[in-house]
Amino acid sequence: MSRFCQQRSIRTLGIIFIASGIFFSASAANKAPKKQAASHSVHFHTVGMKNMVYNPAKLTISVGDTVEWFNSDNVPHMVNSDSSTVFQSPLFNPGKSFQYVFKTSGKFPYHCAIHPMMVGTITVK
Ligand SMILES: [Cu+2]
Repeated sequence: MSRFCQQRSIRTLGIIFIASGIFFSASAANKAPKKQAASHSVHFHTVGMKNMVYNPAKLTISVGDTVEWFNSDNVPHMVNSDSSTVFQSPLFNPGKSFQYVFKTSGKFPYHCAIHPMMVGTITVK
């Protein structure tokens, strides 16, 4: 490699370095307000299902929030509101989930229809 070539490639590397620095700082600046907006507008809660328990078993949320029950157990489960008119999931397998949007306030106790010892309560304020 000639001396000229070496100098040129060092200069090119410098330009790439500076350009990527600008790119990263620009994307970091864009990310900050987006993240704040997301945490403010997305009301999404996850309840785990493992070892025959809902975790957390008691959860307090706001009207309009979504709750997702995620089955990470090794057997299928259900999510059945004690009051049959609220939410009733189908039987769903490990690795699958069920979601429900709570549109009214109140206390919503629920259970798994095939494992009656699995119980939980969603409180909507
Ligand atoms: Cu179950």
